[in-house]
Amino acid sequence: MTDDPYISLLASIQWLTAESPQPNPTERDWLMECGSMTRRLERHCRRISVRRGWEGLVTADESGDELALLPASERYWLREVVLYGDDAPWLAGRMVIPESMLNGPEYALTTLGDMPLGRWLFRDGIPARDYIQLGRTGSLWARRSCLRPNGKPLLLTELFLPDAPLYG
Ligand code: VNL
Repeated sequence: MTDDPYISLLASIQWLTAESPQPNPTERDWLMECGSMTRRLERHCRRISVRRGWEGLVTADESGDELALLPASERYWLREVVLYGDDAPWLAGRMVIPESMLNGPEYALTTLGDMPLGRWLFRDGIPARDYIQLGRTGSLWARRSCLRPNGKPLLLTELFLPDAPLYG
């Protein structure tokens, strides 16, 4: 959906099994973060900024293997971004949400613009999260989780790029 090289890496993530190499304690601590990742990254730079890749409605067949993890819908809202810490690319992120969930306050998810998703998602605390699945592409760590603000599922995938503070 995009030619951004960092966002393209999201498609090559392999999800870990019990036999896979595991993250070291520092990496694990970052990967299991339940609060806002944007806020955590902000403690390691002066300014976090978002560069948007693709954002918009896609049909089920364009939305990848995440669909099995979400309620069936004809269309999904997809947002792909790269998060920069000062001038370094730190995280490639992808959000998928069934179109039918975009009513009420969640409609705001389509109008975030260059505001990091976390500012909306964590505005009144920590939303329910079903699980955190860990993954890898090359030597990079990734995670994906299903969050449920107001009970509505949204699937988030985050890939930590080589300059991210997670790697120490
Ligand atoms: C966004 C920002 C997405 C930070 C993220 O993960 C993230 C965004 C999906 O603005 O879309 O960690």
